[in-house]
Amino acid sequence: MTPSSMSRRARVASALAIVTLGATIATTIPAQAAGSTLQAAASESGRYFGTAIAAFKLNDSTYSSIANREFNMITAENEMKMDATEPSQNNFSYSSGDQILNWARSNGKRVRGHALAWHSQQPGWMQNMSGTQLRNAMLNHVTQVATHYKGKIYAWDVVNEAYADSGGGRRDSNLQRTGDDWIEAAFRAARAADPGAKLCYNDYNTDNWTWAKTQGVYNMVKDFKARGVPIDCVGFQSHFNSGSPYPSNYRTTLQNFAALGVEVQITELDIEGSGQQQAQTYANVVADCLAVKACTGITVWGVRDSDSWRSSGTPLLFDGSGNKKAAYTSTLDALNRGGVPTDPTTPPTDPTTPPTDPTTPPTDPTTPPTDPTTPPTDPTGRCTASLAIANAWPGGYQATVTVKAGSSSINGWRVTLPSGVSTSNLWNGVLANGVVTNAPYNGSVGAGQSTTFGFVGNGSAPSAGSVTCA
Ligand code: 9MR
Repeated sequence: MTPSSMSRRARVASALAIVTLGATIATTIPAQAAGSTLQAAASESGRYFGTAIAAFKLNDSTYSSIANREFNMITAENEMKMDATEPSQNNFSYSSGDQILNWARSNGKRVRGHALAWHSQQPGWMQNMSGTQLRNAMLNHVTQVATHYKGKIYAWDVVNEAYADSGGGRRDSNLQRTGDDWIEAAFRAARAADPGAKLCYNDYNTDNWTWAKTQGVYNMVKDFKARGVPIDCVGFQSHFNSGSPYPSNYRTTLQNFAALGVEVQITELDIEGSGQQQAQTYANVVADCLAVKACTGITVWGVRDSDSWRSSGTPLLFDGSGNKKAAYTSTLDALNRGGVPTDPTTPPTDPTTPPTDPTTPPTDPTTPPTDPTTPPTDPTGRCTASLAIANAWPGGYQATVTVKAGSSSINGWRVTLPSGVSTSNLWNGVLANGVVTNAPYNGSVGAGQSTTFGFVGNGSAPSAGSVTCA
């Protein structure tokens, strides 16, 4: 279908729809007409448009009304992860996950399950396990959770982020150390538990076709298809920012994976930036998905900029007050154009051609954002530090600690975490015995300047406020 015939068709269809509706229901509100929301516009080509939802925000009416109006596929941002659903071994907790699932289903929406097996956000009891014990615990987790949600999940992220950031091989993790076949074992367990759910492998930095990580995942999926391992889809998180920008060969990547016989889904889209540049990138991503038949839907990772895990990068479609941004309009328009790119690009390369220059992605886009909160200044001290809770979910939380130099610059810092904090996932610092020291690259802080580190904690969050810095 040519671009012009698509748009003519769309115009004729909407004109007909308006005439028909006008004749029968005189009070129909035009804003509810097909194509006037993201979900309606995506539905025109049989696709979904989704968002991540945090259970604790559902009683915020601005949040839930935007979510209900615009999106028809829902992912629990944290509530179906391993730490949330199995806080102690064999003791499953589904209340927050169910809250999201029930909200979605009662509003006629489908649900993507996220995520059954992952090296991160493991419950504390699992983090210290290894070998056969861990393998069995992981398979039990996959089986139990997929069984609990059986028949209610459109697609599961069965395994999340199992590839290393560089080199094209697997990421080292306790799960990986149980043996290379842990991923296929997880997929088989998920299929047995819920044969109706599509089973996806989900990762980040797999957007650029030339990157080694993309190739690593591609080769795994190809191998799984060849050997009959039950895999139905590949999720591209697509967290884009200046360090990990939207690649011009994104469509090629989607096409090449699709050619393996899997669905491709954009699962956690956010694009840092603002204005027309951000709007154009969103339109490009939508056009790329719509150009690939097997790209069945797009999920953005949150509703408003203020809901984002990277809120300072304003990467979403609604501003903090819930107003539609330029990126919203460009996304809606691109969906309504039915896959015609705004900016005609070069046709994608032959999917059978291997990439010529496998390089390593520059940064890890999943590094959590810095926290803009400024700690209190103590002109007499060498440094001050304050802890903020960026996010919390049943069984865990994400904290950010801002370390600020006093009236003189510092060269190296030590922050004592509040007692009772338990984490195995800390970035921008080095943890030993409850004390975090600077990473090699962020020890020097100028007078009055600050740096941050963060971590994912187990259990309930400590209170925010000052922590000891030396
Ligand atoms: O958005 C999620 C944030 O609230 C959590 O603190 C964080 C903890 O790991 O996970 C975020 O979601 C991640 C997703 O589950 C997997 N891909 C990367 C996402 C952003 O970090």
